[in-house]
Order: sequence, then structure tokens, then C-alpha cells
Amino acid sequence: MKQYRNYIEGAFVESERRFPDINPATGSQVAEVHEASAEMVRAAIAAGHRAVKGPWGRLPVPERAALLYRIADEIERRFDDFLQAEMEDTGKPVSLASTLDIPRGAANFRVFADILKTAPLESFRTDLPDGAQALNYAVRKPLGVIGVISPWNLPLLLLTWKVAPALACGNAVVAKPSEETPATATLLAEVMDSVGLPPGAFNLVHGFGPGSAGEFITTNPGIDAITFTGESRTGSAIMRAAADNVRPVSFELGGKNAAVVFSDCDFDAAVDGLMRAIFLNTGQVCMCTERVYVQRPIFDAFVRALAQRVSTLRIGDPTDKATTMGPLASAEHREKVLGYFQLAREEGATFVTGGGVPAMQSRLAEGFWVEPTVITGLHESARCMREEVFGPICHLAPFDTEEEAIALANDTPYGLAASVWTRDLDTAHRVAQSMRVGQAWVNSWFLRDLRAPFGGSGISGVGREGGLHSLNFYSDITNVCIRVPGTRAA
Ligand code: NAD
Ligand code: 6OD
Repeated sequence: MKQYRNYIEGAFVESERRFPDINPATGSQVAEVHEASAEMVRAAIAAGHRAVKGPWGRLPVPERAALLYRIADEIERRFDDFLQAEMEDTGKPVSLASTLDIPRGAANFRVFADILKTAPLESFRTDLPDGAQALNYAVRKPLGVIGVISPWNLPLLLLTWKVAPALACGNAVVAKPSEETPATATLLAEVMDSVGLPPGAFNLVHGFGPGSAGEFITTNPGIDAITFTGESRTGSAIMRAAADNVRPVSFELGGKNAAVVFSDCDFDAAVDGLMRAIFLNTGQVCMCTERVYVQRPIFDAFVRALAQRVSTLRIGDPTDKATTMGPLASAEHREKVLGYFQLAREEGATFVTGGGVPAMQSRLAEGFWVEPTVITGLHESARCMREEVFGPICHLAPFDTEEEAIALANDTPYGLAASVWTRDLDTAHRVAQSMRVGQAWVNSWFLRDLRAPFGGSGISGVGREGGLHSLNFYSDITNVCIRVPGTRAA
């Protein structure tokens, strides 16, 4: 049985307490995970502080950036190991993991190394009444030890999205991947080890949230900032823990994302785009669309076209290149999603497709499968319209006017992402800018430029990461103000 150990101050550390890592496509155990004790988490945090005060913290920017490039190169060299591990942990199809998760894992390190090298620093000249001047300039320093807590849906992508800029800024990291998906994080620790990252700069602890590694990180005053991706409810709990020592937090949380499809859209492109937006990663992407509003003249045709396309999804073995939809990530998550299918029935939904569990054969029979599901007919106040399901389900409803569509899309406490489908440029800008979300895509979905701000409004998040936003969150910024006497430059 494979063993996933903790990585603390450059050493792989075993634990007495172990828990199983399950392959969601088969329901079988693939590894034993070593759960970090409170003492181990304390040791990881102390190691982080030693690293920041020691060789890691003193490394000049070009050398730090060179190490980040080496990490990216090493992830790519071990591409197949990462791919296999991610598929076993999540059940995601090889077609997805090989084009999204693993390449982005490497890209995160390269991009943030580049951003660090080219990041501008603010400076202002102030003209003083006596003719002298003051020069203000900001300097960026590491914050210290960053607690990174990540979810199970895009394990490597979302972990490295935070670890890379945190390291780029010279911090040490104590990272805790989801208990459901510890595999690629463990490989990442091996990569850090093999590229010669100074011990303590990157530490990995395995475990759960409450009463385990997650809580041990967030409640430890030695953690200087917490960056978290996961459920909004968990964000609230972590925010309470961070409040005690007034630590900064960056949160990327849940969504109940809408798409607005106007009659003048490129119909086929909108159907294609929404198939991705609804079913990518079995609907387990925080930005997946669960509410689709379609302008009335094309509503019926759109529902029919989407249903027809759903029938072409290939549900099956993640290692088969033809597979386009894998299982849900865990038995527990499947119970939750099936609970929402049942609730939708009770709330009066019409099931256009799906709503059940597909019959799978042989070794896949014990996996955590559900059918891709399209529903209509729910009232806006239905729980299925208001709560995040995080599975392969969407509801379609008609709208008449642009104002109505904007109001419907924004009628949610979440505010993560939206997409707008239209050929009219004015409508596109107007509606996209009216969305109360962190990301509004036009005629597209999940297009990412890592220099762009990313995050959520409302209960979908706190702050923005990406590009300079990440550097600012992971830095302690000091403004130096120097009086320059008697100069008269214009
Ligand atoms: P989760 O909140 O259950 O868990 C996320 C992580 O937090 C895990 O590592 C877990 O062990 C840890 N955790 C749980 N309780 C904790 C506590 N009290 N203290 C410290 N750590 C704790 O989320 P999940 O089920 O793993 O992921 C799915 C959720 O994540 C969905 O809501 C999804 O929308 C959201 N998500 C958001 C984004 C985004 O960028 N906005 C991205 C991916 C996923
Ligand atoms: O692309 C990213 O950087 C990002 N944070 C994606 C989040 C996906 C949520 O499941």
C-alpha cells in the first residue's frame, strides 16, 4: 500500500494515525495517509519561521525565482506520476487532468516567478510647502509563515495557485491538502525536496479540518496569514480562528453561478460553452454554472439542445482517453448531490435528463457515479436554486428582458462567477459589468490569465488573488518616506 507522509523541515514524517485515500472511480483504497498530530503541525510552523529567518528568507529574488522554475520543470518531468496520482485521488478523466490540473500546477510556479521579477513597486513624489520634496516608495517583504488550506476538486491546481506566490514572496508555507486528495500534494513535497528548496520553506501536513491539521494550522498564532479555498461555511470557521491574532485571510469560497443566454447569441457556441461550464470535472469546479437563464424566444430549443448534448457525454473509466465525465469525489459528496436531486423532485422540478445513478460495470461498479442532470421548473426561492450543489446539475429558466436577467443572476448571496452569451458588444459589456461577481466571462467560461484578479464577492470570498493581488496578499509592505531637502525638480 502506498504511504502519503507529512513533509516537515525537509524530512518525510510518519504518523501513528492513518486514514485511507480512496479512488472514487472504484471505491477502493489506493494509499494510507499519515495524519499529522498537533505537535507535528507546531514543528512545521516553527520550521517555517527558521526558514524565513535563515537561508530561504535571505535568498535574492533571482535565485528564488530560479528555484520556482526548477519546481515547474520537475513537475513536468514527473508529469505521468502527477497525472496518475490526480486521477486516482479524484476520478477525473485523463483528458481533463492532463490538460488542466497538471499543466496548471507547473504554470503556477513559472508565472509567479515571472510576476515577481517584473512586479512594479509604488512610488510617489510629494511636493512640500517649503520647496523640499518627499519620496515615498514601497518595499515588499515576506509576511512569514503562510497557512495554505485547499479543497479536493482541483487538488494540485488550487494548492499550487497559493503555494507558488507565497514562496515567490519569500514566505514559508505550511500546506494542508484536502483529506480526500492528499496524493499530488505529497508528490509536490517530493519535488520541493529534489529541487533543493531550503528545509522548512515548504511543509506539508495531512489531515482533516476540525480537531485535526486544519484547525491546528488556523489556531496557531505562529501562522502569519491564512489562505483558504473551500466551502463558505468553512471560511466562516477559519475567519473566527484568524480573528484572535488579527491574521490576514484570503478566501476563495463557494458559488451558485449563473449564465445569461441572450437570443442573439451564437447558439451552438453557447451550448458548447455551457456544457463545459456545467459538467467540467463532474460539476465540481467552484465556477461551474448551476443556474442558466435563457431568453424566452430560444428557451425551448436551448433546453432540447443541451439535453441532446448531455446524451453524448461519455461517463466511465478515468484512464480511458474517450471519457468525458468521471465520478464525484467521495461517497459522502455523492450522498449530498443525490440528496439535492431528491430535494429538486420534492420542490417540483422537471427532470429533462438524469437525476439518478448510472449503472457501471465491473471495477467501476463501486464508484461514486451520478448522472448528468438538467432540470427546469423550479421557483427562484427553491433551496436547489439557492444552495451550492457542486455536482453535475443545472437548472434552466426563461427570461424576457435584460434587467430581469441581471436581477435573477444577482439574486444570490454568492458572487463568484457568471457568464454572458450574446453577439451584441454593448449588451456584453453592460451585463458583464452588472454581475455582482469576481469573474464575469463573455462568450466563454474558465478562461484564465494568472495575472488577472481572481476571487469572489458576497459569501464567495474575501479578497482577490492573481498577479499583483497575490504578491500584495503574501507580502508585508513597508512604505519608506524620505525627505529630500531643497530640490526644485519639476
Ligand atoms: P471544505 O471547506 O469542506 O474543505 C476545504 C479544506 O478545508 C479541506 O482541506 C478541509 O480539510 C479543510 N477544513 C475543513 N474544515 C476546516 C476547519 N474548521 N478549519 C480548518 N480547515 C478546515 O471544502 P471542500 O468540500 O473540500 O471543497 C468544495 C468547496 O470548495 C465548494 O464549496 C467549492 O465551491 C469551494 N471551492 C471554491 C473555489 C474558489 O476558488 N472560490 C475553488 C474550489 C472549491
Ligand atoms: O484558476 C484558478 O486560479 C482558480 N483559482 C480556479 C478555481 C476553481 C474552483 O474550483
